[in-house]
Order: sequence, then C-alpha cells, then structure tokens
Amino acid sequence: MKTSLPRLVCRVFAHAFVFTSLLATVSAADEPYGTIHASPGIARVGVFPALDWEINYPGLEEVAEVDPPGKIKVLSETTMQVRLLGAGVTLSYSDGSNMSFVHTEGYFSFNNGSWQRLFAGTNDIVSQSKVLKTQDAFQGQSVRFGGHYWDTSSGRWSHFYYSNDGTQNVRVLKDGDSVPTTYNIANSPTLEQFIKPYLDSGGKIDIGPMDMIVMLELTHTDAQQYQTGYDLQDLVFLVTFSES
Ligand SMILES: [Ca+2]
Repeated sequence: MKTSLPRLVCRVFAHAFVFTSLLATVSAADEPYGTIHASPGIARVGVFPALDWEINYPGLEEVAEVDPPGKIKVLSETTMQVRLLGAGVTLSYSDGSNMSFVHTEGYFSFNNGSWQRLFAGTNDIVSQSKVLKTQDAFQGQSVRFGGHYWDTSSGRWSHFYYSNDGTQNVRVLKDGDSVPTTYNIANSPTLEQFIKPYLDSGGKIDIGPMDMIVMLELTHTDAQQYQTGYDLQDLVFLVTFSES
C-alpha cells in the first residue's frame, strides 16, 4: 500500500523549499523512534528525492543501570525477565573427589520490597530457559538479588548475602564487562560449565545488549577474594530488559 508521505515530501520540493534534511521523530526517547533522511537538499519539480528511513531502538543505558556493586536501577518503563543460569556451590571430600552440588536458594526483591524466592534446589534442576520472574518496572524503581545455601557441615543456612548489603558478594555486570575475580575465571579449573556460554575467550561477559548478569558469591567473604573459591558462580541470574 502506498503511503501519502512521498507525495507530501515531493510537494514540499515542488515549492522549491530548500533544506538539508527532513527529520520526523515519531515518539519519546525511551521508545523506538524513526528518522527520515532526504537527499538531495534541493529538488526540482518532478524529481523524486531519495528517502531512507531508519528505526532506532533504545539501548540498555536508557533502560537500566547498575547501582554498584549489585543493585539494578530502572531508568525507564520496562519489563524484566529473570532466568537462573546456574547454582555452583559444591561439596566434596578434601581431596576434591565426590563433588556434588549443594542445595541453594535464590531471592529477588523489587523496589526494596520483601524477598521472593525464585529458586530452591541444586544446579542439577536448573533450567536456563525457564523464566522465573517477569517484572514490570518504572523509572526510579530498583531490583535486588540475594541467596544462601544449606551448609550440611554446620546443619544450618549459610549467611544470606544480598545486593548492596555492604559487601561485594553480589555483582551486576553487562555485556563486555570482566568478571571481577582476582584471577582469570575463563582459565580457572573452578569455572562452571553453565557459565561458559556467557563468557568470551578473554573472560569477559558475553550476553545480549539488553541483558544484565547477576553473579553471587555465597561461600567466601570480601577478605577471601584471592581464594579460587571466590568465583562469583554460586548463583548466576540473567536479567533481560524489554519494552513494557
Ligand atoms: Ca564460591
């Protein structure tokens, strides 16, 4: 179907209207918007100028930002989907044999609200494609993550770490960020299989442009960052942002 737009543009040219480009912005900055470019700048009657139309989509930087080290701040209306990529707390004999995944729980808090449990179990039951939470959000709202595991040796829950609790145990990272371990996680024997598809060969996060990854360290403290057990893979969430 023909639209009336080219005819309108040509009529403008027919009146020998001089311009360098014709711009038409069709919606607000936080939504996809389009721009028309026309050339040549001057067109005679009967000459059809070349038009091209490009559509621009909002980038992640317009939708959300990291409140370091581990909180997400929403910058414009969006819908978030949260998936769990893995739960990497393991238990083994002192010689490293008989390794098994440990029961772990992952939590979500929207806009400083109460903690909602998104996951309970071991890595063996994690389905990376399963959406655990869909959350609509507006500018100024925030998202936090938390977690702990069942410590069989002490018979109680481990310390509950959560976003911006005064520790570095929860980190939110974007595409291209380096995993903030003190050693190259990509070459580490402690690297979990579940995180490999989300790292490039240099150990940087490789996710979609509208994604954030949330990495939790549950077994080690800030003071133990030089130990290989400080691997930030004890719970790993993927958060994907889209338009509401
Ligand atoms: Ca750990």
